[in-house]
Amino acid sequence: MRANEVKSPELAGKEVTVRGWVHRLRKQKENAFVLLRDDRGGVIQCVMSADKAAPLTIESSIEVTGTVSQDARAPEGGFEIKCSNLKIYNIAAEYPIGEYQSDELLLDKRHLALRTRRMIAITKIRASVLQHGRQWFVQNGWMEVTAPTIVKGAVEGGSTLFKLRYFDEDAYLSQSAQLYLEAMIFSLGPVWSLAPSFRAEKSRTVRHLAEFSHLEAEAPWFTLDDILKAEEQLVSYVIQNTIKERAEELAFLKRDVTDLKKVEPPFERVPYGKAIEILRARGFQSVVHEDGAKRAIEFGDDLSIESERELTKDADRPIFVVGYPLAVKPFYVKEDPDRPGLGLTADMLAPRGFGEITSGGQREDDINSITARMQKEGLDPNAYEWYLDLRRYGSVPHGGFGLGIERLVRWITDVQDIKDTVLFPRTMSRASP
Ligand code: NSS
Repeated sequence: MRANEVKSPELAGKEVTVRGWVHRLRKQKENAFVLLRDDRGGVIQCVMSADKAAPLTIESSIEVTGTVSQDARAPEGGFEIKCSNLKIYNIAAEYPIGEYQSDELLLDKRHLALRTRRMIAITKIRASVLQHGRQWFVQNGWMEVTAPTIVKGAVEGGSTLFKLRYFDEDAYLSQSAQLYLEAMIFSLGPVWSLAPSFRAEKSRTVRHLAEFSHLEAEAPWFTLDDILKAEEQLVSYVIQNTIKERAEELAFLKRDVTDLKKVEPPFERVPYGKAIEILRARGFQSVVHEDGAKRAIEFGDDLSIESERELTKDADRPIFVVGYPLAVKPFYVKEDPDRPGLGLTADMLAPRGFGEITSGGQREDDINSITARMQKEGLDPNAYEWYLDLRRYGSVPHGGFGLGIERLVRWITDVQDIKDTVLFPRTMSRASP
């Protein structure tokens, strides 16, 4: 049985057996109080004689048999087990993680720290986000596909590529499945994939990982508007289902879900130019030099983490910033025929300062334009021969988007550091454990 199943008035006075680990331990003269954690992170207090508990240490693995007793004083739900038999699987060595630990130690010992109730709660929320994300695509008729992780070319710029030795040649870890999903829409229609993406991010921020879970979608004949509608429906669906399913975990994390309940389509569309005007009116500055030199933000600048924070800090629902300049976006973004120089592209920014969680738009479908854009970005079109074939043989208007699962989980859980949204984070300074 699991801990939460024991907490039922019908079981009071009955005998149960629960297996798990010693989460907390309070030894008194005659009795000992063991907070047992089961294999799904549920906890229940077990009371036993001090003699029985004598060998126990934190994280020892045990099986407790005893009678259920309903007692309002028992922590975690008012039930406890009066232990009649204790089976010990393993007496744990002195546990390195106590109640107050540095963030660094918790990362060094992540293989153990994932037993903390905070990490268990976050991971359960993450599981719901993944499940409902998949479910939205399946229910709406998109086909799941998988793209390769070992690739020959950049999608999101050369500076964040991880290079690897691939037999006798060089290859890279994929930054995005996008180009492969684009190849699939010609025969499979709307497609989606969930796979790791890799970015050699040199900056240490609370929202960048070197490896993240990327939920990506691509569909033929989709306009920018179609893409944004799919994105806002997907994100709303995931959030509404996750906050229902994980109310307990969100409460444990002290996450106030008032705002999240309001996340329903449509999300506000803010033209890029308007976003710049808002930021200028507030005296916002852009960093224009590596040494940190700043000047007033101008039309043409990319939106930094700080500017996204400024734009969304008072919002209670996500917004789309629509129509970024081509110059700050990759080669594949289609130019807006009505606004030369701007792209048919949008980022979804999460409210309360969380910032970008998705990026998507229409793709350049003309062979000459996309080749010119590659050259302008310093990419070698020869490395993209297969991709250019997609513009040679029956090219169609199309588009798609990518959503960072960790970014979405960070917003839903309201944890500050993206490293806490994944069990084994990969960053510039860490590839272990
Ligand atoms: O670089 S993106 O903005 N866009 C793409 O990769 C497109 N090729 C996706 C597509 O259209 N199929 O990344 C998309 C999202 C972005 O909005 C973030 O939510 C997330 O992926 N992302 C990251 N999450 C965590 N860490 C890092 N380093 C990261 N980079 C992007």
